[in-house]
Amino acid sequence: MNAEKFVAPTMKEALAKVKRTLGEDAIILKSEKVKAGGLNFLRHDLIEVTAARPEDVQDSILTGPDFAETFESTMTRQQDQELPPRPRFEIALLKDEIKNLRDELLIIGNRIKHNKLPDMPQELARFCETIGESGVDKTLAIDMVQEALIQLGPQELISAEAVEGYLLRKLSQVMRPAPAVEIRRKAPYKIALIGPPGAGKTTTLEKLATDPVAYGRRKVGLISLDTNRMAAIEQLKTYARIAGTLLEVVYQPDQAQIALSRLANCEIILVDSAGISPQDNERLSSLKQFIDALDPDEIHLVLNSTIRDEELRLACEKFREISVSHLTFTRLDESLRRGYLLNIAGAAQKPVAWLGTGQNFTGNIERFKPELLRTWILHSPQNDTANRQIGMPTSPIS
Ligand SMILES: Nc1nc2c(ncn2[C@@H]2O[C@H](COP(=O)(O)OP(=O)(O)OP(=O)(O)O)[C@@H](O)[C@H]2O)c(=O)[nH]1
Ligand SMILES: [Mg+2]
Repeated sequence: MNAEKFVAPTMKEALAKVKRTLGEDAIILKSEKVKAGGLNFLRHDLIEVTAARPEDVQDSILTGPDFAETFESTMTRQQDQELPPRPRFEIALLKDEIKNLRDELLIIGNRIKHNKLPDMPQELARFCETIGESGVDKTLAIDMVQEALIQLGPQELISAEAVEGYLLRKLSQVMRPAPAVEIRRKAPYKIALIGPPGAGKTTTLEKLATDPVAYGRRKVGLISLDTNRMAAIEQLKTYARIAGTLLEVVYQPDQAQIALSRLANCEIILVDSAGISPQDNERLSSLKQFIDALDPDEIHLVLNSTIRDEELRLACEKFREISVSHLTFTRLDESLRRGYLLNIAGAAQKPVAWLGTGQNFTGNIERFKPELLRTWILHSPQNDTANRQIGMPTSPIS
Protein backbone atom coordinates (compact mmCIF):
# COMPACT_ATOMS: atom_id res chain seq x y z
CA MET A 1 0.00 0.00 0.00
CA ASN A 2 1.27 3.46 -0.90
CA ALA A 3 0.40 5.61 2.08
CA GLU A 4 1.79 9.12 2.40
CA LYS A 5 2.20 11.38 5.41
CA PHE A 6 1.21 15.08 5.37
CA VAL A 7 2.27 17.41 8.16
CA ALA A 8 0.79 20.88 8.76
CA PRO A 9 0.06 23.21 11.71
CA THR A 10 -3.70 22.51 11.57
CA MET A 11 -5.93 19.66 10.46
CA LYS A 12 -7.47 21.89 7.81
CA GLU A 13 -4.14 22.66 6.23
CA ALA A 14 -3.03 19.02 6.40
CA LEU A 15 -6.23 17.92 4.64
CA ALA A 16 -5.76 20.58 1.97
CA LYS A 17 -2.31 19.10 1.27
CA VAL A 18 -3.85 15.60 1.07
CA LYS A 19 -6.45 16.81 -1.45
CA ARG A 20 -3.85 18.57 -3.57
CA THR A 21 -1.55 15.55 -3.75
CA LEU A 22 -3.90 12.54 -3.71
CA GLY A 23 -7.15 14.05 -4.98
CA GLU A 24 -10.69 14.43 -3.57
CA ASP A 25 -11.16 10.68 -3.03
CA ALA A 26 -8.09 10.21 -0.91
CA ILE A 27 -8.63 8.03 2.14
CA ILE A 28 -7.54 9.24 5.57
CA LEU A 29 -5.88 6.36 7.32
CA LYS A 30 -4.74 8.11 10.46
CA SER A 31 -4.38 11.56 11.99
CA GLU A 32 -2.37 12.45 15.06
CA LYS A 33 -0.57 15.27 16.79
CA VAL A 34 3.19 15.20 16.47
CA LYS A 35 5.66 17.20 18.49
CA ALA A 36 7.54 19.92 16.68
CA GLY A 37 10.06 20.64 19.44
CA GLY A 38 10.02 23.43 22.00
CA LEU A 39 8.66 23.36 25.55
CA ASN A 40 5.12 24.58 25.04
CA PHE A 41 3.60 21.53 23.44
CA LEU A 42 0.22 23.19 22.89
CA ARG A 43 1.60 25.93 20.68
CA HIS A 44 4.08 23.82 18.70
CA ASP A 45 2.12 20.66 17.96
CA LEU A 46 1.66 19.75 14.31
CA ILE A 47 -0.93 17.53 12.72
CA GLU A 48 0.27 14.51 10.78
CA VAL A 49 -2.25 12.91 8.44
CA THR A 50 -1.55 9.57 6.79
CA ALA A 51 -3.54 9.12 3.58
CA ALA A 52 -3.59 7.09 0.37
CA ARG A 53 -5.47 6.88 -2.93
CA PRO A 54 -8.52 4.53 -2.74
CA GLU A 55 -7.07 2.09 -5.30
CA ASP A 56 -3.96 1.75 -3.14
CA VAL A 57 -5.74 0.74 0.04
CA GLN A 58 -8.60 -1.55 -1.01
CA ASP A 59 -6.73 -4.78 -0.16
CA SER A 60 -5.75 -3.47 3.23
CA ILE A 61 -9.31 -2.35 3.93
CA LEU A 62 -10.63 -5.84 3.36
CA THR A 63 -8.32 -7.34 5.94
CA GLY A 64 -7.40 -4.53 8.34
CA PRO A 65 -9.94 -3.64 11.07
CA ASP A 66 -8.52 -0.09 11.31
CA PHE A 67 -9.73 0.62 7.80
CA ALA A 68 -13.21 -0.90 8.11
CA GLU A 69 -15.00 2.40 8.45
CA THR A 70 -13.24 3.99 5.50
CA PHE A 71 -13.85 0.88 3.40
CA GLU A 72 -17.56 0.97 4.15
CA SER A 73 -17.83 4.57 3.00
CA THR A 74 -15.86 3.87 -0.16
CA MET A 75 -17.95 0.79 -1.07
CA THR A 76 -21.22 2.58 -0.42
CA ARG A 77 -20.21 5.31 -2.81
CA GLN A 78 -19.21 2.81 -5.48
CA GLN A 79 -22.48 0.88 -5.23
CA ASP A 80 -24.77 3.86 -5.29
CA GLN A 81 -23.40 6.71 -7.35
CA GLU A 82 -26.65 8.68 -6.82
CA LEU A 83 -25.86 9.31 -3.16
CA PRO A 84 -23.73 12.34 -2.36
CA PRO A 85 -20.22 11.34 -1.35
CA ARG A 86 -19.73 10.86 2.37
CA PRO A 87 -18.09 13.98 3.79
CA ARG A 88 -14.90 12.20 4.72
CA PHE A 89 -12.92 15.38 5.20
CA GLU A 90 -15.62 17.00 7.30
CA ILE A 91 -15.78 13.98 9.61
CA ALA A 92 -12.05 14.10 10.07
CA LEU A 93 -12.29 17.83 10.77
CA LEU A 94 -15.11 17.31 13.29
CA LYS A 95 -13.18 14.60 15.11
CA ASP A 96 -10.24 16.93 15.35
CA GLU A 97 -12.45 19.77 16.55
CA ILE A 98 -13.93 17.59 19.34
CA LYS A 99 -10.46 16.56 20.42
CA ASN A 100 -9.36 20.19 20.56
CA LEU A 101 -12.46 21.14 22.57
CA ARG A 102 -11.72 18.41 25.09
CA ASP A 103 -8.14 19.67 25.43
CA GLU A 104 -9.38 23.21 25.94
CA LEU A 105 -11.88 22.17 28.63
CA LEU A 106 -9.06 20.51 30.53
CA ILE A 107 -6.98 23.65 30.27
CA ILE A 108 -9.90 25.82 31.50
CA GLY A 109 -10.49 23.42 34.39
CA ASN A 110 -6.87 23.62 35.42
CA ARG A 111 -6.83 27.37 35.12
CA ILE A 112 -9.84 27.70 37.45
CA LYS A 113 -8.01 25.54 39.92
CA HIS A 114 -5.14 27.96 39.82
CA ASN A 115 -7.48 30.92 40.04
CA LYS A 116 -6.69 32.41 36.64
CA LEU A 117 -10.13 33.99 36.63
CA PRO A 118 -9.81 36.12 33.45
CA ASP A 119 -10.12 32.92 31.37
CA MET A 120 -13.61 32.21 32.70
CA PRO A 121 -16.86 33.71 31.44
CA GLN A 122 -17.22 37.07 33.17
CA GLU A 123 -20.36 36.19 35.17
CA LEU A 124 -18.90 32.97 36.48
CA ALA A 125 -15.62 34.66 37.40
CA ARG A 126 -17.53 37.32 39.33
CA PHE A 127 -19.52 34.73 41.30
CA CYS A 128 -16.43 32.62 41.92
CA GLU A 129 -14.83 35.62 43.58
CA THR A 130 -17.93 36.53 45.65
CA ILE A 131 -18.44 32.95 46.83
CA GLY A 132 -14.82 32.86 47.99
CA GLU A 133 -15.16 36.21 49.80
CA SER A 134 -18.27 35.04 51.65
CA GLY A 135 -16.22 32.42 53.50
CA VAL A 136 -17.36 29.34 51.59
CA ASP A 137 -14.67 26.70 51.49
CA LYS A 138 -12.44 27.28 48.44
CA THR A 139 -12.58 23.70 47.18
CA LEU A 140 -16.37 23.67 47.43
CA ALA A 141 -16.56 26.98 45.51
CA ILE A 142 -14.22 25.75 42.77
CA ASP A 143 -16.12 22.47 42.37
CA MET A 144 -19.39 24.36 41.99
CA VAL A 145 -18.02 26.81 39.44
CA GLN A 146 -16.36 24.04 37.44
CA GLU A 147 -19.61 22.12 37.36
CA ALA A 148 -21.45 25.23 36.17
CA LEU A 149 -18.90 25.57 33.38
CA ILE A 150 -19.67 22.05 32.20
CA GLN A 151 -23.44 22.02 32.78
CA LEU A 152 -24.47 25.44 31.50
CA GLY A 153 -24.72 26.25 27.80
CA PRO A 154 -22.77 29.13 26.20
CA GLN A 155 -25.75 31.51 26.34
CA GLU A 156 -26.43 30.69 30.00
CA LEU A 157 -22.80 31.24 30.93
CA ILE A 158 -22.96 34.87 29.88
CA SER A 159 -26.28 35.48 31.65
CA ALA A 160 -25.91 36.66 35.26
CA GLU A 161 -29.43 35.43 36.01
CA ALA A 162 -28.84 31.91 34.67
CA VAL A 163 -25.48 31.56 36.43
CA GLU A 164 -26.94 32.88 39.70
CA GLY A 165 -29.95 30.55 39.49
CA TYR A 166 -27.71 27.54 38.86
CA LEU A 167 -25.33 28.37 41.72
CA LEU A 168 -28.21 29.05 44.09
CA ARG A 169 -29.65 25.60 43.37
CA LYS A 170 -26.26 24.05 44.00
CA LEU A 171 -25.72 25.99 47.24
CA SER A 172 -29.13 25.02 48.57
CA GLN A 173 -28.33 21.36 47.99
CA VAL A 174 -25.45 21.79 50.44
CA MET A 175 -27.33 23.99 52.94
CA ARG A 176 -30.80 22.47 52.95
CA PRO A 177 -33.82 23.97 54.69
CA ALA A 178 -35.53 21.78 57.28
CA PRO A 179 -39.19 21.06 56.55
CA ALA A 180 -41.72 22.64 58.92
CA VAL A 181 -42.97 20.53 61.83
CA GLU A 182 -46.23 18.68 61.32
CA ILE A 183 -48.09 18.97 64.59
CA ARG A 184 -49.53 15.63 65.64
CA ARG A 185 -52.70 15.41 67.64
CA LYS A 186 -51.95 12.37 69.75
CA ALA A 187 -48.52 12.98 71.25
CA PRO A 188 -46.49 16.15 71.74
CA TYR A 189 -43.76 16.87 69.18
CA LYS A 190 -40.45 17.01 71.05
CA ILE A 191 -37.57 19.28 70.06
CA ALA A 192 -34.30 19.26 72.04
CA LEU A 193 -31.70 22.01 71.84
CA ILE A 194 -28.11 21.05 72.50
CA GLY A 195 -24.78 22.77 71.90
CA PRO A 196 -21.66 24.44 73.28
CA PRO A 197 -21.85 26.90 76.22
CA GLY A 198 -23.39 30.27 75.37
CA ALA A 199 -24.48 29.18 71.87
CA GLY A 200 -27.94 30.65 72.47
CA LYS A 201 -29.90 27.50 73.36
CA THR A 202 -32.06 28.99 76.11
CA THR A 203 -32.72 32.19 74.17
CA THR A 204 -33.66 30.17 71.08
CA LEU A 205 -35.98 28.01 73.18
CA GLU A 206 -37.69 31.12 74.56
CA LYS A 207 -38.03 32.57 71.06
CA LEU A 208 -39.48 29.30 69.70
CA ALA A 209 -41.99 29.16 72.55
CA THR A 210 -43.04 32.81 72.15
CA ASP A 211 -42.78 33.92 68.53
CA PRO A 212 -45.84 33.19 66.35
CA VAL A 213 -43.51 32.46 63.38
CA ALA A 214 -42.38 29.45 65.43
CA TYR A 215 -44.63 27.84 68.10
CA GLY A 216 -45.95 30.95 69.85
CA ARG A 217 -49.52 30.01 68.93
CA ARG A 218 -49.14 26.40 70.02
CA LYS A 219 -49.53 24.85 73.44
CA VAL A 220 -45.90 24.58 74.45
CA GLY A 221 -44.30 22.75 77.38
CA LEU A 222 -40.68 23.15 78.48
CA ILE A 223 -38.18 20.73 79.92
CA SER A 224 -34.88 21.87 81.38
CA LEU A 225 -31.90 19.56 81.64
CA ASP A 226 -29.62 22.45 82.66
CA THR A 227 -29.52 21.65 86.35
CA ASN A 228 -25.88 22.41 87.17
CA ARG A 229 -26.41 26.13 87.55
CA MET A 230 -29.18 27.51 89.74
CA ALA A 231 -29.15 30.68 87.63
CA ALA A 232 -30.06 28.66 84.53
CA ILE A 233 -33.07 27.03 86.21
CA GLU A 234 -34.17 30.39 87.63
CA GLN A 235 -33.88 32.04 84.19
CA LEU A 236 -36.19 29.47 82.63
CA LYS A 237 -38.60 29.45 85.61
CA THR A 238 -38.95 33.22 85.30
CA TYR A 239 -39.60 32.93 81.58
CA ALA A 240 -42.17 30.13 82.07
CA ARG A 241 -44.01 32.14 84.74
CA ILE A 242 -44.22 35.25 82.55
CA ALA A 243 -45.12 33.31 79.40
CA GLY A 244 -47.61 31.08 81.24
CA THR A 245 -45.84 27.95 80.01
CA LEU A 246 -45.47 24.63 81.84
CA LEU A 247 -41.91 23.80 82.87
CA GLU A 248 -40.44 20.53 84.07
CA VAL A 249 -36.91 20.14 85.39
CA VAL A 250 -35.25 16.76 84.84
CA TYR A 251 -32.31 15.96 87.16
CA GLN A 252 -31.85 12.29 86.23
CA PRO A 253 -32.57 10.40 82.99
CA ASP A 254 -35.09 8.18 84.82
CA GLN A 255 -37.22 11.26 85.57
CA ALA A 256 -37.73 11.91 81.84
CA GLN A 257 -40.90 9.83 81.52
CA ILE A 258 -42.59 11.53 84.48
CA ALA A 259 -41.84 14.96 83.00
CA LEU A 260 -43.14 13.88 79.59
CA SER A 261 -46.35 12.51 81.06
CA ARG A 262 -46.97 15.81 82.88
CA LEU A 263 -46.65 17.64 79.57
CA ALA A 264 -48.69 15.08 77.61
CA ASN A 265 -51.36 17.65 76.71
CA CYS A 266 -48.90 19.97 75.01
CA GLU A 267 -48.55 20.14 71.23
CA ILE A 268 -44.84 20.94 71.37
CA ILE A 269 -42.26 20.15 74.03
CA LEU A 270 -39.03 22.16 73.90
CA VAL A 271 -36.04 20.79 75.78
CA ASP A 272 -33.23 23.06 77.01
CA SER A 273 -29.85 21.59 77.94
CA ALA A 274 -26.66 22.71 79.63
CA GLY A 275 -23.91 24.06 77.38
CA ILE A 276 -21.20 21.44 76.88
CA SER A 277 -17.73 22.02 75.53
CA PRO A 278 -17.10 19.79 72.49
CA GLN A 279 -13.93 18.59 74.24
CA ASP A 280 -15.84 17.34 77.30
CA ASN A 281 -16.52 13.72 76.38
CA GLU A 282 -17.81 12.80 79.82
CA ARG A 283 -20.54 15.42 79.87
CA LEU A 284 -21.42 14.65 76.26
CA SER A 285 -22.05 10.99 77.21
CA SER A 286 -24.14 12.08 80.18
CA LEU A 287 -26.23 14.40 77.98
CA LYS A 288 -26.75 11.54 75.56
CA GLN A 289 -28.39 9.49 78.33
CA PHE A 290 -30.87 12.29 79.08
CA ILE A 291 -31.63 12.82 75.40
CA ASP A 292 -32.10 9.09 74.80
CA ALA A 293 -34.55 8.94 77.69
CA LEU A 294 -36.61 11.82 76.22
CA ASP A 295 -36.43 10.42 72.66
CA PRO A 296 -36.99 13.76 70.87
CA ASP A 297 -38.39 14.01 67.33
CA GLU A 298 -35.76 16.63 66.50
CA ILE A 299 -32.37 17.29 68.07
CA HIS A 300 -31.02 20.72 67.13
CA LEU A 301 -27.36 21.49 67.43
CA VAL A 302 -27.43 25.21 68.27
CA LEU A 303 -24.36 27.08 67.02
CA ASN A 304 -23.21 30.66 67.38
CA SER A 305 -22.64 31.87 63.81
CA THR A 306 -19.99 34.41 64.86
CA ILE A 307 -17.45 31.86 66.03
CA ARG A 308 -14.68 30.44 63.88
CA ASP A 309 -15.23 27.89 61.15
CA GLU A 310 -12.97 25.26 62.73
CA GLU A 311 -14.66 25.52 66.13
CA LEU A 312 -18.06 25.10 64.53
CA ARG A 313 -16.75 22.04 62.68
CA LEU A 314 -15.40 20.56 65.91
CA ALA A 315 -18.76 21.08 67.62
CA CYS A 316 -20.53 19.32 64.72
CA GLU A 317 -18.14 16.40 64.95
CA LYS A 318 -18.36 15.98 68.73
CA PHE A 319 -22.13 16.44 69.07
CA ARG A 320 -22.69 13.89 66.29
CA GLU A 321 -22.81 11.14 68.93
CA ILE A 322 -26.05 12.63 70.26
CA SER A 323 -27.75 11.98 66.89
CA VAL A 324 -28.17 15.60 65.87
CA SER A 325 -30.97 15.92 63.29
CA HIS A 326 -30.95 19.69 62.60
CA LEU A 327 -28.69 22.72 62.78
CA THR A 328 -29.89 26.03 64.24
CA PHE A 329 -27.69 29.10 64.02
CA THR A 330 -27.81 32.11 66.36
CA ARG A 331 -26.42 35.66 66.25
CA LEU A 332 -26.91 36.09 62.52
CA ASP A 333 -27.32 39.78 63.35
CA GLU A 334 -23.67 39.83 64.38
CA SER A 335 -22.01 37.57 61.84
CA LEU A 336 -20.30 39.01 58.79
CA ARG A 337 -19.19 36.06 56.70
CA ARG A 338 -22.16 33.76 56.45
CA GLY A 339 -20.54 31.55 53.84
CA TYR A 340 -18.92 29.69 56.75
CA LEU A 341 -22.35 28.37 57.66
CA LEU A 342 -22.55 26.60 54.31
CA ASN A 343 -19.30 24.77 55.11
CA ILE A 344 -20.75 23.65 58.43
CA ALA A 345 -24.04 22.53 56.91
CA GLY A 346 -22.05 20.66 54.24
CA ALA A 347 -19.82 18.97 56.81
CA ALA A 348 -22.69 18.07 59.15
CA GLN A 349 -24.99 17.02 56.29
CA LYS A 350 -27.98 18.15 58.32
CA PRO A 351 -30.79 20.49 57.34
CA VAL A 352 -30.86 23.98 58.81
CA ALA A 353 -33.96 24.88 60.81
CA TRP A 354 -33.83 28.24 62.60
CA LEU A 355 -31.80 31.41 62.54
CA GLY A 356 -31.53 33.69 65.55
CA THR A 357 -31.25 37.33 64.56
CA GLY A 358 -31.22 39.24 67.86
CA GLN A 359 -31.95 39.04 71.58
CA ASN A 360 -35.70 39.68 71.54
CA PHE A 361 -38.16 36.84 72.08
CA THR A 362 -40.25 37.93 69.11
CA GLY A 363 -39.15 39.16 65.71
CA ASN A 364 -35.67 37.77 66.14
CA ILE A 365 -36.08 34.23 64.85
CA GLU A 366 -36.83 32.92 61.40
CA ARG A 367 -36.75 29.74 59.39
CA PHE A 368 -33.78 29.22 57.14
CA LYS A 369 -34.78 29.63 53.49
CA PRO A 370 -32.46 28.85 50.53
CA GLU A 371 -33.15 32.33 49.06
CA LEU A 372 -31.05 33.75 51.90
CA LEU A 373 -27.99 32.18 50.29
CA ARG A 374 -28.34 34.73 47.50
CA THR A 375 -27.51 37.62 49.84
CA TRP A 376 -25.22 35.64 52.10
CA ILE A 377 -23.02 34.16 49.41
CA LEU A 378 -23.70 35.30 45.86
CA HIS A 379 -23.69 39.02 46.58
CA SER A 380 -21.03 41.14 48.12
CA PRO A 381 -20.63 40.61 51.87
CA GLN A 382 -19.95 44.34 52.05
CA ASN A 383 -23.76 44.76 51.95
CA ASP A 384 -23.93 43.45 55.49
CA THR A 385 -21.62 46.11 56.82
CA ALA A 386 -23.67 48.73 55.03
CA ASN A 387 -26.91 47.35 56.55
CA ARG A 388 -25.51 47.49 60.03
CA GLN A 389 -24.27 51.03 59.57
CA ILE A 390 -27.70 52.26 58.56
CA GLY A 391 -29.25 50.33 61.48
CA MET A 392 -31.40 47.38 60.44
CA PRO A 393 -31.56 45.37 63.67
CA THR A 394 -34.72 43.38 62.96
CA SER A 395 -34.07 42.27 59.39
CA PRO A 396 -30.35 41.79 59.14
CA ILE A 397 -30.43 38.60 57.14
CA SER A 398 -32.77 39.37 54.30
N1 LIG B 1 -27.34 39.26 69.23
C1 LIG B 1 -27.82 38.06 69.52
N2 LIG B 1 -27.63 37.56 70.73
C2 LIG B 1 -28.12 36.33 71.02
C3 LIG B 1 -28.81 35.57 70.05
N3 LIG B 1 -29.15 34.40 70.63
C4 LIG B 1 -28.68 34.44 71.90
N4 LIG B 1 -28.07 35.60 72.13
C5 LIG B 1 -27.39 36.05 73.36
O1 LIG B 1 -26.35 35.14 73.64
C6 LIG B 1 -26.15 35.04 75.04
C7 LIG B 1 -26.16 33.59 75.45
O2 LIG B 1 -27.45 33.08 75.19
P1 LIG B 1 -28.08 31.86 75.97
O3 LIG B 1 -29.40 31.58 75.38
O4 LIG B 1 -28.03 32.05 77.44
O5 LIG B 1 -27.05 30.75 75.58
P2 LIG B 1 -27.05 29.23 76.07
O6 LIG B 1 -26.60 28.39 74.95
O7 LIG B 1 -28.34 28.88 76.69
O8 LIG B 1 -25.92 29.31 77.16
P3 LIG B 1 -25.59 28.20 78.28
O9 LIG B 1 -26.86 27.71 78.81
O10 LIG B 1 -24.77 28.94 79.29
O11 LIG B 1 -24.80 27.16 77.60
C8 LIG B 1 -27.25 35.85 75.68
O12 LIG B 1 -26.74 37.11 76.03
C9 LIG B 1 -28.28 36.00 74.57
O13 LIG B 1 -29.05 37.17 74.67
C10 LIG B 1 -28.98 36.14 68.75
O14 LIG B 1 -29.55 35.54 67.82
N5 LIG B 1 -28.47 37.38 68.52
MG1 LIG C 1 -28.83 28.12 78.57
